[in-house]
Amino acid sequence: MRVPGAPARPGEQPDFSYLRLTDAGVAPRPAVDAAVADTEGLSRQLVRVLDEDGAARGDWAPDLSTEQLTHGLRLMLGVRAFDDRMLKAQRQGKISFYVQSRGEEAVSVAQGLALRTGDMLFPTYRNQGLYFARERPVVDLMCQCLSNARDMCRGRQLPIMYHWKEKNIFSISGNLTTQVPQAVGWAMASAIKGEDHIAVTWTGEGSTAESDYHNALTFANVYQAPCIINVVNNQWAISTFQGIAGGQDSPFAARGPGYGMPGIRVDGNDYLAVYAVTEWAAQRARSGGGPSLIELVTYRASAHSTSDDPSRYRAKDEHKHFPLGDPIERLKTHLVAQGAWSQKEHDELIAELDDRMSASWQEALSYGTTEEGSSFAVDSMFDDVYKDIPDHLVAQREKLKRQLQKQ
Ligand SMILES: Cc1ncc(C[n+]2csc(CCOP(=O)(O)OP(=O)(O)O)c2C)c(N)n1
Repeated sequence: MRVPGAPARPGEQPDFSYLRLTDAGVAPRPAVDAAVADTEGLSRQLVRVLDEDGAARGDWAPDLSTEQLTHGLRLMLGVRAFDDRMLKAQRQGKISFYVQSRGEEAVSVAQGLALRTGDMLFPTYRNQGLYFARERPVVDLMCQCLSNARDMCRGRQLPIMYHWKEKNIFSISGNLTTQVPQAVGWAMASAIKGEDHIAVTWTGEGSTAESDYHNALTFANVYQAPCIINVVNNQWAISTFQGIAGGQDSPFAARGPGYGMPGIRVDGNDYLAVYAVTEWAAQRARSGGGPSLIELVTYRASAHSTSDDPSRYRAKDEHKHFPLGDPIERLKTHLVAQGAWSQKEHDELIAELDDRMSASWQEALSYGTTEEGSSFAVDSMFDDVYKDIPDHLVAQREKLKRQLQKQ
């Protein structure tokens, strides 16, 4: 019997010696149709493309133009500016709750851009970058957090639980890991219909301890569902360390071959590696090769949410010691080394994004806040649940309307 302990707690020195690292350019890139057995080594290595100096190394270096990479950098900076603005909004008491993705921006932005718009995404609450990759106006996201008259969830959801039916982003659920079996089911339906759209889902490493996750992996592999299951290993699940979810002895990626599918462990703060691995798994799924599991090794640099204080459970400044650095800084260094970007452009863009976020926030406020402005009619709570509202709910709605008229 044992209870895995975190490597460092408050008052101790940060310690990432448990992370098994591989140098950039070392992990081999198998053919997209490789047998699972020939991909097994990738679940214990770490696919990395960017080296210490920002140079791209090895077979996994994706074929991306500097324009494409600069676009990715802009989007990641946009996500960070959005997160900063929304954290302030929560601190000002304008919204009740928020979750930042600081330090993990490459996951959603690089993966979002490596996929096709017809692919269905099943995110967590920390994948806001997917909305940037698919170009949702930030005002819409802000209005959801404000539960105002333009809230896409019509006031029925916690802030950050966005969805976007038109651009194939499934609604976020507060119940961890429900999205994984849903994604596998969607992928099976896509295959049954003969389409080449794949389903892609994300879950935190802590949430992989949920049984839904394991049921989903069994279904995905048995039926060779065209999907990608991403485990975002940001080292922490609120105050519990990744070892407590099973990452201590064996990487999360190693579950893949155990279920019969490739499991690829990738440097989640290396934009190029994340893009390349996602493209590989997407091509494999699209061409009938079945599911893949990707573990993205990253670090949650912010608090879990606006409801916790990480100084109570993590070593001070732990994020500064994370050996894989910051995804924005690393892509920036790569582009600067290529002469495609400069510190001046970087600073100007940050200022421009801050201004844009402030202007968007003012616009979102003009549609009302949680407490002020018009809101949805109370009886609208019966809409959108059933295609045809059952009789007993029709009766309840009528009763509610009568009571409201009396008030
Ligand atoms: C089924 C379920 N159990 C527990 C919770 C409470 N909860 C919310 S977030 C969280 C931690 C999740 O950590 P992880 O999966 O590693 O993702 P991260 O937040 O680090 O991105 C927990 C325990 C929940 N929302 N749903």
